[in-house]
Amino acid sequence: MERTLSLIKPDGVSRNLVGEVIRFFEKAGLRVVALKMLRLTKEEAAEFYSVHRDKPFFDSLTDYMSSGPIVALVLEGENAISRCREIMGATNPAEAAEGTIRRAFGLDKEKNTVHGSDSPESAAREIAFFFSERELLAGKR
Ligand code: IDP
Ligand code: MG
Repeated sequence: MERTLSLIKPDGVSRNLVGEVIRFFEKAGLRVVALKMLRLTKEEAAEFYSVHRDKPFFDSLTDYMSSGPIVALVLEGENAISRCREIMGATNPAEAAEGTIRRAFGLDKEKNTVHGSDSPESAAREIAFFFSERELLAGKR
């Protein structure tokens, strides 16, 4: 069993796609074990995406990620990290495979509807960024 962190980004929440996005993960067999809605400050978005701080899109990305509410979820399942990324599709929705979330809903390379951790190290850091031990325990069964 593995856990990963996913976000439904502001374009997904504002277009009323929370349930649709979660449905993609659930129908693929991933289980939601923690979930919350929140709004990041620009500073929090910069901390979350700090690996991208030197990229040309960083300022726009952190503006966008702090522009409205997001939903954070912890997904659990076998190979959850790579499976979540497969279900999301490529970063650029125009290049995302048929049947993926970004192909179905992504607007452009920035407003691509979902985030998913890219490694066990990122997943551990990103889960701890959004959820307390107590919130993670609540989803245990
Ligand atoms: P990922 O979300 O597929 O892992 P990353 O390369 O880690 O992609 O980039 C993080 C986020 O930054 C992307 O999901 C997207 O929102 C944004 N982003 C990435 N590349 C670009 C770009 O070239 N232009 C604008 N935004 C980008
Ligand atoms: Mg990434």
